[in-house]
Amino acid sequence: MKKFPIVKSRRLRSTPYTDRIESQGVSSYTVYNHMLLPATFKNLEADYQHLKQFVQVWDVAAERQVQITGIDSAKLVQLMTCRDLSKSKIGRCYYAPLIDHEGYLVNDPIINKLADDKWWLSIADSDVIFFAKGIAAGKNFDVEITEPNVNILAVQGPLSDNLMVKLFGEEIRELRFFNFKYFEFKEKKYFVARSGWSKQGGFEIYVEDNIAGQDLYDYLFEYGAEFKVRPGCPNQIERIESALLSYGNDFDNRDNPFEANFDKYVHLDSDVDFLGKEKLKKIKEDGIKRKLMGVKIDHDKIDMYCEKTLWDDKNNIVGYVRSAAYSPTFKKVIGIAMINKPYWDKKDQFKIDINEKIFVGTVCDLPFI
Ligand code: THG
Repeated sequence: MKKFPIVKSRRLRSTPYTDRIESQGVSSYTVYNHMLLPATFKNLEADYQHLKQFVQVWDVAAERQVQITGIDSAKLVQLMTCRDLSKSKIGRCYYAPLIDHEGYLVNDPIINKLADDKWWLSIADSDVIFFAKGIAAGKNFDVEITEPNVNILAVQGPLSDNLMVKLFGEEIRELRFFNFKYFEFKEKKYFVARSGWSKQGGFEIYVEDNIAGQDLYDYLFEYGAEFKVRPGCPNQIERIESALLSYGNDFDNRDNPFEANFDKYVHLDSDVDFLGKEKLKKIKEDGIKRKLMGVKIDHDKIDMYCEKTLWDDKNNIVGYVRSAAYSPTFKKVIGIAMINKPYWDKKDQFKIDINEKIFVGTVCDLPFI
């Protein structure tokens, strides 16, 4: 696949950390929520190996916050997601699929509950703010919906705790997965969650002040030198192995939450009110005919910019690969694919065309690791 430089503009937003990652050698970007999201530094495999051994600091400012405040904020947030938030607690993060009135997926944010009347939806790549404003207007809700200036720095990798302790103190070790709290560094308080888009452990710092964030960025590298800290970013190999799903890649607004394996976040028996609830009940009753699964392909390279079709030996469609990368761990191409029901039992090989050559592969369960 030919590579092109990207033209920056106001529409394709930079982050407070862009100058820093560029001086540190970011080598490619993707676009996420109309913002620059780094995609590689050294190269995908070198970044992957480093992430699994040490600690990285990521500019994930593109994970934007949709802030919803006001008397009706809890009602609005609940209307948007099929996950029951009636018992949600302040200081917790909730991974929650957003669903439209037809039962289709809109986004899969982490919902942070800051107060009973203050929520941050830490969104994936779709314009949730317009969806939220549309519902609020239609329902006459008393809410305020904004995109605050919050720019996340993620600290990811097995040595994350060691580095974070040097800045924020020993108590940060006690922070539990998908909880957040404010921690102090050099007389400033930072919203820190134990979360992040890797399965290597780590934290996310929701920075609310650009200057403080840039200082913090520099300190993370100064204090992290002994842990071999490097700049990094969500890594396509690691996230596929871990089955961390990507809206727009693995699933989108044509898929329902059961097809995307979100069953445990679909609470149809609760009495909470959310869009698409009746549609989802019907979909569940009828049963789904396709779902996301893993695939392994006997090849060492794949470029993904559209779905790739998988065929059986009689040329029936097995499904479509939606994300894939070469995994140095499996020594194969691995991918996340929408697989038709007759092929869920994982017994047959499929065929796939990669650059006009035919390769074979098999269906497997997610996650890979
Ligand atoms: N962090 C923050 N915002 C984000 C992401 C993030 N917004 C965009 C995107 N990532 C949203 N998507 C996901 C997908 C998976 C997870 C988090 C955000 C995730 N999943 C765990 C899993 O699947 O094992 C845990 C889920 C759970 O415990 O419920 O972490 O990364 N701030």
